[in-house]
Amino acid sequence: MASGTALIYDEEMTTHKLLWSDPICDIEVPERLSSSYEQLKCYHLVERCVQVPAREGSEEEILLVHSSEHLEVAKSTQTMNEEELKRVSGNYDAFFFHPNTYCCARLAVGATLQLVDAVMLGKVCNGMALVRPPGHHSQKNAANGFCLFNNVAIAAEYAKRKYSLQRILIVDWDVHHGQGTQYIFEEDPSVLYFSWHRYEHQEFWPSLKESDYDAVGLGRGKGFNVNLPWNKVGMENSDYLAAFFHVLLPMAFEFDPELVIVSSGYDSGIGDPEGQMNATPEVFAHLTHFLMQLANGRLCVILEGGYHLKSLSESVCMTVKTLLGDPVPQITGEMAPCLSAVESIQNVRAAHKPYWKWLMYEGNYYSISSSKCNWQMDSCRHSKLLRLIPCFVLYLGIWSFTFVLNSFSLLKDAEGNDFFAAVLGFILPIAYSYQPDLTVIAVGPNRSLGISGISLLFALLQGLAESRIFAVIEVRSGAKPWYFKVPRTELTSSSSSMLGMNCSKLPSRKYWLYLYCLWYPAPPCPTFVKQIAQASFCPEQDTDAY
Ligand code: X5A
Ligand code: ZN
Repeated sequence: MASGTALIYDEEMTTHKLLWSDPICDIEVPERLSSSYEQLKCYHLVERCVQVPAREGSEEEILLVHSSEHLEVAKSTQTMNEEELKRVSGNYDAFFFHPNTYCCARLAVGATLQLVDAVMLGKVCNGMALVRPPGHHSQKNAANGFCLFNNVAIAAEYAKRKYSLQRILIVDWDVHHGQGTQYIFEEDPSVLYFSWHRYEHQEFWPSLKESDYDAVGLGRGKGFNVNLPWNKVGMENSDYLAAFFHVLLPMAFEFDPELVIVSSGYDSGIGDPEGQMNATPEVFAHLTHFLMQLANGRLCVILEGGYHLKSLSESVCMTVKTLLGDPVPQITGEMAPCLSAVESIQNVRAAHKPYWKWLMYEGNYYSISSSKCNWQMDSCRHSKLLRLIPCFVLYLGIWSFTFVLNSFSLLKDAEGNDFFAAVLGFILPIAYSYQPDLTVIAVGPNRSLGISGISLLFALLQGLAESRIFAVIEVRSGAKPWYFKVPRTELTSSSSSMLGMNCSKLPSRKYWLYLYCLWYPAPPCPTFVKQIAQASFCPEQDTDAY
């Protein structure tokens, strides 16, 4: 598999700027790009990335998504004076032209395509492009919301054609609805578009009916457009994580994309004047980490919005650091999503129920007043229960796994494939609300999960406990030893973390293979670990269950 992270940045894209006064557009400043890049340098992240040059996107590439009329208008602004630029800009909702805007927008398209090529050709595993102007509001025939050409939409169309891709996932975590991207792909089942956005029951810009959860796509594209409207400001880390656990990730794993592109706006982060949300930069590390588990890691992150320079640049750094494979920082704070978020999540799930297998057993539309019990309360209750033990312990023996599933009434889909439902809808929310200092995973020999399932579970849990995961994998004596991929961390890159030990002293005739033991930054004392292993995973009374 490819390795390395591409970073694409070209100072030229800082020349696009507002030449007159306009209180709506004056937040989209060149410093958004330069300060993000400076911060990346400051954290020594630039030197760890593969520098890929930007290029100008060709007219042909722009026409993959836009009309020739739109292209010609944009082109014609290169030679205009300020008065003419102001007049043309006035034809659009929230856009400004500068004589170099056309050039910058072509570079933004080209930079995005360079990243797609680098990832698709296996030159790197993933990467980020810092571009201006942004793209996701831009439509076939119109500039809109600071966007001239739809960089991400062009990239998806380009990747579909050039690499014959059949499934591309676009994750739009910008705080605005990328209505441009929605319009471009709403009839296209090969592009799954997910967007969360500040909506406030249609009060917030762009105030469209079609930004609501019931816009699920059209014709053959039904089920492939996913809108999660935030009807309140002040959404936090827990709300974003809940959206990933209960909407985006299960859908994304079922969709099984060949490439993931992020419309990466950081105006959904804390301090942003547009979003008014409260998610901290660390949450973007987690979101990035989750998306890295899809499409064999082929992940292209393209900058969209983000107007609080400090919040923006810290969040960009969190994203790039995670793409590079660094351990994900711990998330602190209350982990239960707010009721308004729960309502939006339930509504989008209900709207998508006809199109997705994992939602087959979903109930009806949700209203807070009529709910007796929901998983939010469940997770609070169980997290208190779990605090009785000092770390988050997960046992994957066939019996107890089934017991856990049954006891919380999680249903299997038609193929009995309850893995994603269990991990995403249950294990991860509980684990995140518990905020462990250590994760212990025990895997029994009769497990129904394959090695890839276990690897994925490991990877998904790596955002917890600063990546301290301890796994005890039981194998029958005489069984062939087996291995699975260890996700890279700072520790694995500097020293070995694979321990193969035959622990015949443990109270079982079968032996335990301590296959995987990863401590970061420092291991707890070995007796403690042994006690956990013995207390939690060797219940003598039901050894037959293994
Ligand atoms: C890319 C982006 C926001 C436009 C807001 C207009 N655009 N009020 O974040
Ligand atoms: Zn935005």
